[in-house]
Amino acid sequence: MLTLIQYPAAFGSSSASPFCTKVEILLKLAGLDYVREDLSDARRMPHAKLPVLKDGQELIPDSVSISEYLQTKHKAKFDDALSAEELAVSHAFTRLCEERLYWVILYSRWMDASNWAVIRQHFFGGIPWPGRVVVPRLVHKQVRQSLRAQGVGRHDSESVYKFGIRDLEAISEYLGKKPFMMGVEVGSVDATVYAFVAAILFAPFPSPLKSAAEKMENLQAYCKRMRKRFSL
Ligand SMILES: N[C@@H](CCC(=O)N[C@@H](CS)C(=O)NCC(=O)O)C(=O)O
Repeated sequence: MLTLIQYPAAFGSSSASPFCTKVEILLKLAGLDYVREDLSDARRMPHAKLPVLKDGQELIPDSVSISEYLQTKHKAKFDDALSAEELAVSHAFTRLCEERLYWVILYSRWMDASNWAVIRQHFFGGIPWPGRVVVPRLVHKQVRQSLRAQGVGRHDSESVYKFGIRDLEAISEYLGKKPFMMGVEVGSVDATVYAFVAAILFAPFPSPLKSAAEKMENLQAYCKRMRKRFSL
């Protein structure tokens, strides 16, 4: 039996992390049986991050490696109907979400003062004093440093949200009137696009990014379609 180790459901999604939601959808898309194991602290995981897939004694970290593992070891078929050109587009949109939009989402949750208050209460509110004061400060500092190291965190807030809105516009424009990103069939790119758009649309974090997503009707309809299809 496969076990998906992930952060618990939160903020209107099956996990607080869109990478975990992505893998949950991939498992469903592959039709594989799995159980979920919720974990709040990833420090003991191979990359100190989640998601991680457990297959027997083996731990597979990282959603990209998990996707490859499911295809090679469990014969999952995600994108078999796609041409080489379509696969390239699917890959590019996946990377756009995971390597850029993710950082804008992280910024909106952790760097916006009122959203940070919600995050702090959600993740650290249950820690006894004095940890409740010290731990969130430390983690907040780490997130700020990772945003700076990635580069997004060096821009002012207006520019950061502009980057993210342009990403959403590209997704919305490419989706157009199609039911799913690559056409009538769901593909691996939908697992990622849904997970990241849902992390914006359904989470209680107001921002220019969320306001822009709310105006994109085809993205809203797409999310509804994905929720119905995968019982999310
Ligand atoms: N490249 C990884 C990214 C996973 C990731 O960044 N997970 C975050 C949550 S969204 C995490 O576990 N962060 C914990 C940390 O950085 O300490 C993947 O595709 O799975």
